[in-house]
Amino acid sequence: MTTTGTGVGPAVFTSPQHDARNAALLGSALGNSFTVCFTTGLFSHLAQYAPGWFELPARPARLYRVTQGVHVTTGVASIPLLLSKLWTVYPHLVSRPPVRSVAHAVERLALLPLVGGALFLLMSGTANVARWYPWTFNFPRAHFWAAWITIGGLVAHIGAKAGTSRDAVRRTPRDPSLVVSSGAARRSFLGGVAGAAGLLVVATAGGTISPLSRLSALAQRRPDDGPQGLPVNKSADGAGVTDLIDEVAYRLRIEGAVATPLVLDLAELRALPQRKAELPIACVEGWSASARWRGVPIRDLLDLAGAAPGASVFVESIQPRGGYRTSEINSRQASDLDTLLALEIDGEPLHPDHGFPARLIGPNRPGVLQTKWVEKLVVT
Ligand SMILES: Nc1nc2c(c(=O)[nH]1)N[C@H]1C(S)=C(S)[C@@H](COP(=O)(O)O)O[C@H]1N2
Ligand SMILES: [Mo]
Repeated sequence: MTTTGTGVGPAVFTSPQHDARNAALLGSALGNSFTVCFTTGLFSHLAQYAPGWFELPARPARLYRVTQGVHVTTGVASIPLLLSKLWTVYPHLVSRPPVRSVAHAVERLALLPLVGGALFLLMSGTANVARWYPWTFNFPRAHFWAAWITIGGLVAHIGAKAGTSRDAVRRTPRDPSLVVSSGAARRSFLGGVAGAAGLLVVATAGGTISPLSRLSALAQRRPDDGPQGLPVNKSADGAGVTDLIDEVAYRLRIEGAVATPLVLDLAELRALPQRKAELPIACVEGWSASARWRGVPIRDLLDLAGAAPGASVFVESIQPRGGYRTSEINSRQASDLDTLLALEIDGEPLHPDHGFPARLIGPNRPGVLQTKWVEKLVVT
């Protein structure tokens, strides 16, 4: 029978799973998944809330789709890893004496932001993916700051534990109190955790990869479910635009830094040269879906109004209220011909839920910036 390490009574925690080798292996898996999740999350934050020094490129067109899929998938896979890691090491958390030295006290204090932050990130992220908002705080902001706090805790933790972990993985403990077991029970525990993480990955990836969607019990969106084969989060009714959409009265306004402000009706927009592009909608919540769009390149509209080369655009929706009724198109994306004011999907006018009469769709943009029911382009 294996005991569990420093200061813990052997009779209390006797499961061989509470050992240093499991803790080290789970810890390094978690360190990796958190690092990838943090990096892709940071990229997503830059893409959605671009600071002055950052311009999201338009290419590769599917970059954001991939990074956000990886972000949500590594986050979901981290849940069984974190829970099993906490279970593996919790005897240490309740061991006596609680603090053995100053270094030990610092090491334990660093666990607060690490464990607290990690639990907050995984829970708020999961709730967001499930589109359940039981909080009043601003999710992206809270999730973003919690990520920095957690990564700080992670760096401190890796600094404190790297040596112990290496010893445990190599089964050469210098510290005689470090218990390293071997055996089938330990391996089957790790196998179970890996299996759970793998199942969650497949189930989540189905939100992005169509062939997996039948296995996708957890993906809250199937890529092909919704009008015109595309999912809908915010319907025309939900956005309060149903009564505001009028095919005849509709006008697109192009104003701001232009030589000639323009007002175009739908017939005029349809009469302009149209361009086709197959582009995904890649929601920050982790689902994505590709569609064949057709519409007028934003660049052509800017040229028509006499905007300066390299202009950027502020897009406004008919939608009267809501955080996602506007977006920006930076100059790199505005000059890409595939950034469209889309009028059609698969040769049909857009469904009202997809933004009829016109929506923005462009390469490598987070879904939240693909504004629906567009009525105004303000050139800046
Ligand atoms: N006007 C408007 N455009 C919008 C939104 C919105 O709420 N209002 N939602 C955005 C989000 S979050 C995504 S992912 C894409 C696709 O969302 P959908 O599933 O609601 O079509 O549209 C974007 N365009
Ligand atoms: Mo979204």
